[in-house]
Amino acid sequence: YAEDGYRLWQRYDLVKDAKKLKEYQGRVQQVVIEGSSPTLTVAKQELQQGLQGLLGKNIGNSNMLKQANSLLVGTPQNSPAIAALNLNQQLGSVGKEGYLILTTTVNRKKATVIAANSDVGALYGVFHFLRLIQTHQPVDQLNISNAPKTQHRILNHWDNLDRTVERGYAGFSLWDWHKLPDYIDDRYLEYARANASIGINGTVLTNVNANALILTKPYLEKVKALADAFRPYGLKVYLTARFSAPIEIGGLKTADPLDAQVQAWWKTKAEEIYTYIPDFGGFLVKANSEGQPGPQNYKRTHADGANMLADAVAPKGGIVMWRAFVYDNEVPEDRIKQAYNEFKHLDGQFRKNVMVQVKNGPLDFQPREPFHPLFGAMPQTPLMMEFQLTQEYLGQATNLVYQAPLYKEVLDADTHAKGAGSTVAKVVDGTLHNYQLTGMAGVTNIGNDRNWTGHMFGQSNWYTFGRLAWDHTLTSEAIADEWLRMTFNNEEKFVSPVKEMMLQSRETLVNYMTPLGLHHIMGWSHHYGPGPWVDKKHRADWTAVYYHRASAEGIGFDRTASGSNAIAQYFPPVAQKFGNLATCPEEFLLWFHRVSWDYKVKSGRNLWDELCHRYYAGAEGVKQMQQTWNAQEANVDPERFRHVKTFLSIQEKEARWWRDACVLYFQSFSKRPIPAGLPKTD
Ligand code: GCW
Repeated sequence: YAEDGYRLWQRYDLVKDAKKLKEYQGRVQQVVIEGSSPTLTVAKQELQQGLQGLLGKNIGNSNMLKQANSLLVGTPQNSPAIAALNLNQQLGSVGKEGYLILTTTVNRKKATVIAANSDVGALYGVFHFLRLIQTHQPVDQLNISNAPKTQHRILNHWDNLDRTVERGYAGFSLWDWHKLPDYIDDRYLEYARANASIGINGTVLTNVNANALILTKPYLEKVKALADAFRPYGLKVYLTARFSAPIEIGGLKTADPLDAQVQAWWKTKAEEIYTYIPDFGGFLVKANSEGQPGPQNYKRTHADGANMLADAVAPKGGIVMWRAFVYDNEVPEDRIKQAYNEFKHLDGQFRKNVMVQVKNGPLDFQPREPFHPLFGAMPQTPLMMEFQLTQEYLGQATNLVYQAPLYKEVLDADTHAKGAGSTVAKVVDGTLHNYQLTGMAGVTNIGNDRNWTGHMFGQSNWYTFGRLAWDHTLTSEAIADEWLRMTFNNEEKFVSPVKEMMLQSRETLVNYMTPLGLHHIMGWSHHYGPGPWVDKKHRADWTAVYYHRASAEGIGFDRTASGSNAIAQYFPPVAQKFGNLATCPEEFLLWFHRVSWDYKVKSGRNLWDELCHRYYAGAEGVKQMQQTWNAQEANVDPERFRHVKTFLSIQEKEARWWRDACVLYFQSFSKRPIPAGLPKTD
C-alpha cells in the first residue's frame, strides 16, 4: 500500500538479509508471557505483530516453556519462570521502568529473557528487543541492562480545545474532543504505542496558553477516556492549569495563591480529577509570561503559585511542572536575563513535588542558543529540560532539520556549577545536585497529518526526544542510524549518506538562518522566513533589530559587562569563556558580542565576509542535501521519496530567500561588497 509515513519507525518489514533472517528465526521460536495485564497484552500483541512482520512467520504464544529458543517476558512477580532465574540483584539496578534482556538457559533450554520489575518495564524491553532485529543487530548473546536516566519523559502538546495547535505544523490536534469520551480513535492507541516504543511516559494534552475549560466535568470525562486508552502503554496524562481558573470556572473573585478559598478550590478540583484519573500525573503551568495570568498578579511569587498547586496534587502523588519561560516586554531588561532573575532567588522555596521546567536556551528555541544559565544555578530545585520538537524557528514542517545535535549540544554543555564536568545533562538527570525528581519535556510536532509530523523527517525528532530523555548519552549518530534503519531500510548505501545528511542538517540551517550567534531575526510573530528588518507596525525595541543591532560600525548584542552583562548569569569559567572575544566560541559570537565588520574571525576572513560565507554555505548545503536525497530514488519507496524531495525543494528555495534577504539587508549597514568566490552554484 501507499507509504504515507503512518507506521513511523514501527514498520516491522521482513528482514531482507537471508542469513540474518534465519538467525533470528532460529533464535525466536516461541513467546512465553506467563502473567496477564493490559500492559502485558500490549507486549504480547507487539511481539506478535513485530515478529510476524520481521521474521515472516507466526511465532506462537504459549504459557509454557516447551521448547528451546523461547522468548520469555515478564517480571518475577507474574512469571514463575523468571522468578526462578533469581535475577533479583540485576533487577535491583534497573528500577521501576528498566529491564534486562539476557541470553540464558531456562529449564536447561536456550532462551532469551526480557525481565523487569514492572509490566511497563517488560514492555520497554520488548520494544528494545524488536529494535535490535529491526536494525539487524545480533541477538544471540544478549546481556543488556537498561534503565532510564530521567523519570519524567513527557510530551507537551500545545493543543487548543478547538483543535488548532499553537506552533503546530502537522495539521490539527490529535484529540478529537467532539467525539470523546465515547469514540476512541485508533490513532490514540498508535500514538501511545509509538511513545512507549521510545520510553515516553507522560503527555500533557493541552496548550500552556491554557483554557480553564479543560478542568470542567465534560472535558475531564474526555481526558479520562484518553488516560484509560494510554494507561496500558505506561503513558500518564497531565494537563495545563490556567492560573485564573478559580475565577473563570470556579466563580471566585480571586486566584491569589495565598487565599484560603483559592487553595481549597484547587484541592477540590484535584480530588475531582483523581476520581476520573486515579494516576493523573499533575499540572504544567505557564504563568506571568506573554500575558498569561499568574501569582504575580497578586504580588505573589512563582513559588507561591507552584506550591499551591503542588499541595493540591501531592496527596495522590501528582507533580507540578512550573515553567521558567517568563518575560515581559515592559521590563527594561535584556529579555534573556529575565528567567534567571525571577527564579534563581526562589531556589529552595518550592515544594518537593515541583519541577521548574526550563527551555534549553534563555531566549526561545532558536536554531542555536547557548544553554540556559538556570541550569546549575538552582541546586535545591529540580530543573526539567524543555526542548522543542516542533520547528517553530527552524523552518517549521517544510525544512528537514534533525535536531539531535541541537539537543546534545545543550546536554553536553558544561555549566561548571560544581567544577568542570558539571554538564547540563547531569543537572537534568539529577546526579549533579541529587535531585529527587527528574524530567525532560518535548514540545511536540505531532498533529493529525497522516505521517504525524508533517515532514517525514520530523518523526526523527520525536524519536530522538524519547531516546535522549531515556538516555542522554546516546550520540546523534547512533540515534539517526537507528531511526533510519527502522523507518526506511538497513542498506548501507542508503543509511550512510542519508545519516550524514541528517547530521549536517542543523548546522546547514543555522548557516542560512542565523550564523555566528545571530538570533530572533525571523518574520514577526509567525517566525517563518527571514525578518531582520525594522517592522514599522511594531516597537523597534522588540523586533529583530533589537537582537542583531546592526549599524554602520558592526553587528551583534553586547552581553558582556559593557552591555547587558547577561554573561554574569553563568558560572565564572563559562562567563569568562563567553565574555572574552578571544575565547567565545564563534557560533555564539554575535549572541554575546558586538563586533565591527572588520573583526577577523578564525577563518581569517573579516566578519562581513564570514557572514556572507556562512549564508552562502548554508544555502549551498541544502543543495547538497537534495543531491544526497535524489541519489536515493532506487532505495526508497516512491511516495516517501517524492515527499522528501518536494520538501527539500521548498527548503532550497527558502534557504536562498534567507540568504538573500539577510545578506542584502545587512549589506545596507556594512556597505561592503559580497565577496568573490562564495560557495554558490545558482
Ligand atoms: O516559543 C514561544 C512561542 C509561543 C509559545 C511560547 C511559550 C505557547 O512563540 O507561541 O506559547 O513560546 O513557550 O510559552
